[in-house]
Amino acid sequence: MSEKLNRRDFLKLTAVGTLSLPQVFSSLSCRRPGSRPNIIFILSDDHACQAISAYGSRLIQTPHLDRLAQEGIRFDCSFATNSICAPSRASILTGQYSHQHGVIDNSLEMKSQEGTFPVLFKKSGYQTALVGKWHLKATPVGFDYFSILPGQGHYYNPEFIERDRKYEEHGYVTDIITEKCLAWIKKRDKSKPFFLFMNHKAPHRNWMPGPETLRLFRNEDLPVPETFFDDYRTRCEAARSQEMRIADHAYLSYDLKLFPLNAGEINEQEKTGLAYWNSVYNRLTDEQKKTWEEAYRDENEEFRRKKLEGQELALWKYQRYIKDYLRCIASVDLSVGRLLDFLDKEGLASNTLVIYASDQGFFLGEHGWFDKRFMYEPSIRFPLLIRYPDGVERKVDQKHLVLNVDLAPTLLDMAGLPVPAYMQGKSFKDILEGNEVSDWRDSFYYHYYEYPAVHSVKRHYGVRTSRYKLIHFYHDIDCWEFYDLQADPQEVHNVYNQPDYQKVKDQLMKELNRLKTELGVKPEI
Ligand code: SGN
Ligand code: CA
Repeated sequence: MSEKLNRRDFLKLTAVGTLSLPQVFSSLSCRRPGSRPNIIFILSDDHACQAISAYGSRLIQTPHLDRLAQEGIRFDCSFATNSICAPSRASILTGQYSHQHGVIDNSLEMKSQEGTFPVLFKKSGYQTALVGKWHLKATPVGFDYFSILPGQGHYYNPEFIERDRKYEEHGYVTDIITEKCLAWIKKRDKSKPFFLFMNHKAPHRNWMPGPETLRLFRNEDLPVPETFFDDYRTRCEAARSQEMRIADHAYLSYDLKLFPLNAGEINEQEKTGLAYWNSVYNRLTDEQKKTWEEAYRDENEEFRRKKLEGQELALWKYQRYIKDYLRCIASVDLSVGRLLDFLDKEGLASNTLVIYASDQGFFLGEHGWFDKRFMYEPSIRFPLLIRYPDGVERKVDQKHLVLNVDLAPTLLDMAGLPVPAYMQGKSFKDILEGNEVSDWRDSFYYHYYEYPAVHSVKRHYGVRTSRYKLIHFYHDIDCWEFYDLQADPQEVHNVYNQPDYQKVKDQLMKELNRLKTELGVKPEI
């Protein structure tokens, strides 16, 4: 694609619209009875619902993800039980909460991979593959083939680890992961069903867009969240002591792509940022660097001319942050489009379940923040789109609280495999199939442990129902918050001390204790 392409051209080029809805339905209705579906699970890293047009994004059009939503089911109440990468991924794999699988934060290794759903799929005769971000330290178990990024991986010219080699690929990580996945599907053993775990690095920090999308959103001002200048007035200290404010904690070079930095711009904080920046930018080839320099130069020069301060400076930082984040997503969206087209061409769409999810949500400037971790909505809610071609009424589910721990049981159930008792999540196959489900959960337990650590978000746990949320911050603090999500969807009024809410607060406190007992949460954690 030409680098000069503007956003409108880009959207036109990538727009769906080749199949009308009735065509889609009829082309999807030929799965052989009794055959086990193939499963492709696309898991992106830190993709917030606010950045998908099917979820009503004010920021970006994602035509290919929207296609998946239209042809499948969009879950509006899907939540991570610990909003951070490795713990959430371990929950997805095991169907267990953090305290049960043991990966309570990003530093820990999974005790065992023996019970993960890919292992069970493989044992039952599925061919299994894993491509992209893994982040679980131990060598993956349960995959016939894997090609993973070491740790967080790199956006440009990334290294990959396979069973017997480590090597570097040239190009942009989202494109490479896509190529690898399509290649694996092509050369699979066609006599067996397959499970492919396609794990994108994007749109994780430091939000480095690919060459195709680097120039999107230029000359546009994107909407700023209403809570961007939140003063945290009613909240516990945790909201003030975090280190994830766009205005204060995003590095000028590494995060905001102000490069090269002038000597006067390098203070103590920026020294750290610059070291990170050099480690990622120096991976680029001279040609890739040239494309980057051309893409950012004019705006960076203009920024320096303006000498912004205070709120104006914070807003400039927000614009730069959000544009790069969304540019990364535009590539993920293109990848989804390529995959869906490929499935059509290969005649696989009719018996392949396609799931799109993220390991958690992300703050896109809400409360002034980037990152996740907090038990507030933008962080814990993750996108969940599922296209299951046969026998499923396509719709939106706005009601059921589904969790990352439910994904393993659901996938096993969909493949006709038993759900082991050690999995704490529940299969939502009936919800997917449009059946009436009378005994679904009406609350869930959340627990975040990674403190002290990067971003300084204090440890906390809590319970969320469809309307209320109770949170307790602990460790070096002892403070409660309570939100009425109906009256206060932005979660800016902590009403923990308001007498009007006493009764419902007591109910939630009871529910929290009930969940802790049911899930076997040890009091000392
Ligand atoms: C890195 C990032 C953090 C991020 C964590 C966890 N810093 O440490 O901003 O919160 O990963 O992210 S960076 O300088 O390395 O980009 S997670 O998605 O893996 O949990
Ligand atoms: Ca993540």
